[in-house]
Amino acid sequence: DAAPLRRALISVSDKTGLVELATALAGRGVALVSTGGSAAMLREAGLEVTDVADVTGFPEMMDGRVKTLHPRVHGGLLAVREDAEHRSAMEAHAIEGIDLLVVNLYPFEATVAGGADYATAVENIDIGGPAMIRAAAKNHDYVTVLTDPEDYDALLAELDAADGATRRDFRRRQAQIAFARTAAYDAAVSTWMAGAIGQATPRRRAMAGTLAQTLRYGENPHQSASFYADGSARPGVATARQLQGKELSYNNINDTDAAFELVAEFDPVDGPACVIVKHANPCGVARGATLAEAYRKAFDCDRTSAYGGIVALNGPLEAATAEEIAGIFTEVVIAPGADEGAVAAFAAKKNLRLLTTDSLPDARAPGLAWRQVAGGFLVQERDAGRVEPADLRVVTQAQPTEAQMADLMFAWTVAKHVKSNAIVYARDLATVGIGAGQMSRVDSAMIAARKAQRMADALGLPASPAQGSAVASDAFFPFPDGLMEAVEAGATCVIQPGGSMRDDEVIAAADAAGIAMVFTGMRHFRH
Ligand code: 93A
Repeated sequence: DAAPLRRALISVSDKTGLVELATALAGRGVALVSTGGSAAMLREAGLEVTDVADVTGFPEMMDGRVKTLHPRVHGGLLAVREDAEHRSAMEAHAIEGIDLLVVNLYPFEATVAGGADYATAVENIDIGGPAMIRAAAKNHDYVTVLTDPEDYDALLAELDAADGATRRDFRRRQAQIAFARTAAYDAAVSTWMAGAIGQATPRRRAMAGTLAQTLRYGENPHQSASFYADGSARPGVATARQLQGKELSYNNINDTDAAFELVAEFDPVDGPACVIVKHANPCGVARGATLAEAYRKAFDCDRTSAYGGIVALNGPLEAATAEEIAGIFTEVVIAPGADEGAVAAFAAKKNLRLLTTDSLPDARAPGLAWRQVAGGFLVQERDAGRVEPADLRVVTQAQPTEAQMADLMFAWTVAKHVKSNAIVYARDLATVGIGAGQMSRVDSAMIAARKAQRMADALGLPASPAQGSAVASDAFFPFPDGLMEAVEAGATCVIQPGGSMRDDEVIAAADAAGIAMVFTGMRHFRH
């Protein structure tokens, strides 16, 4: 199954490692054929190269749109070497076999990530490269294909091990990588186009990404894992810059995403906000007069859980806040920017990862969310739904005060980002008890109330901060029992979607308790 390597076609945009590879190949007697820029670079390095134009008998034309799209190239890649008919076609049309294809594509993803205009993006859609890659990958019985400079050393090692040839296993592996590359490339083009033509949530989408990072392991150490960037320009954990700290783990990335997406709900024009996440759920969320105050309030909600947490801020991090955060063990901090003082405050914390983005994500931006199930995946629009005060309907005799209304809206926003069933108690624009991910809403309400009592114990408060709080439920109360749990904990106003068959009973229970209740008409399941 060894395939000898006599002739290589090289056509690369990313010229990393090109000269080293070509020099090694030439040293092994491999004849080199190459396209414009690649050929020029090889010649400059003193290597002997045949221009692809001399192979095809056509100049590279139309701004390079047509350079390798020719039977002398594709026949050389696709011919089945021991097939008599294929061989006679090669002879009749002066087609020489190509045994190695080294191609990497026009940098489409980087071009659109850099904010290129429509025409520039289109011009960066590589046609000839993917055509060659797919041809070579299909014909991997005879042809070796390399699409990533990272694999150049592996090829040279393979040639050393197999007497100047490549073995079938190696060619199959490279073919598999090649098809992954062309699939991801076309998915990137389609994804960009969907955005560019205003089809943010199209019905037909391909999911793919480019490998951003091979992770040490997945959710658990026995699971391998990697991190892909989907090429969208959405600010977030996939595009953030890591200013310091050790490598992010799989769970860090997941939790950081949850934290940043929630904090982005709080528009900086309304003031600073902070979110602390543990295991993909917020364990403390607060708004404050300053970022430091918001952090302190978020931390106070559940000091136990905040240990080893992920902190997200809705404004650029400065020294005062950074110093407070550095005071306890924190895994990751993400913010839209960080000043020098903040960076200095973290410098001694080798394990703390600091991530920054240019801006906050737009919480209302449309987009798609994917989830894998056995044998398939689910796609939905991301939950960009938002309730405004004008959408609320007061359904009780008691009307919420202005301060209660602010806490209700705050609790509701947090509940949207808590795994269902979600119950969130809030007071003075800070969470004081969060119940997440329970199979029954009553249990979530009980857990949230218990958390509030723990907060009182930890801070030495005279009473549970759930006393006089606003409570949010991510979906309707199907029975009055969940509501009564909140009333017992001391909540004095409630926000929930409404829409239960027993809304009347639930409203009657709220009236009997003398509390105010508002319906949003929108629910926020999060599973
Ligand atoms: O414009 S193309 O789609 N038309 C082609 O025929 C073609 N052949 C190779 N782009 C084409 N390529 C691409 O050119 C390769 O995929 C590679 O990325 C690039 C290398 O060009 P150069 O060697 O001139 O730098």
